[in-house]
Amino acid sequence: RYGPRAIRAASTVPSPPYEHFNIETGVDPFGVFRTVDYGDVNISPGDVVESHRRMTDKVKEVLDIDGIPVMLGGDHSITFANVRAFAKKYKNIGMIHIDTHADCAPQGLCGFKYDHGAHIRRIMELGCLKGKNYTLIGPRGYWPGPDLYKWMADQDFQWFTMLDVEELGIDRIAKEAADRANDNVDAVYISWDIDTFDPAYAPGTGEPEPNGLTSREGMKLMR
Ligand SMILES: [Mn+2]
Repeated sequence: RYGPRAIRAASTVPSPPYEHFNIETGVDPFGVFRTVDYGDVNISPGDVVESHRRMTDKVKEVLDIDGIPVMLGGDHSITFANVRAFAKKYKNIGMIHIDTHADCAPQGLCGFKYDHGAHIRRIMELGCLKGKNYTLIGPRGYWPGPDLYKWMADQDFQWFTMLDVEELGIDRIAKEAADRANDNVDAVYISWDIDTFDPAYAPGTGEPEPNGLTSREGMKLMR
């Protein structure tokens, strides 16, 4: 509920003597983009389906004026609502999903069709995402089980576990994920679960799991 408020408090736009210019990239993002805080979605507490509908409408408003929407905060089930807005504008969507969990269970973790463990399955049902354009980066731990990884393989999904991150390096994985996501699509959607980071860096998550990404790997991956 208070996630957006906390994110705003932690990400205040620098004011003098600090610069907007980023030292590592040499870029002033506020000089390159016209940036707007478009406010919170008015969710309906206790009604996930209605809340998702309102999210889809709000994201669609940004897409309608050719903006690039960046959605922050909320349960990971919001990805279904957001991608549904993209699917109203774009026919084929590529996806890079950075997460400890594959989130493709037919009925989520707890038997609810729209919970945070089911959004990839719901997106596949929209018909806007082909398996060859999907990559998952960062899975580890104990959920989901082999039956769902078998389903993912059957869809032509690609995934890189944290062991792969260690062995192949984040650069090579980022390139392959970007190549797959951009192969013959109209738009690319990036979905990032905070639990991909090691709990040592980001403990504020419902599903902390050791052996995650370092902050440095995460920054590199996003760039
Ligand atoms: Mn997760």
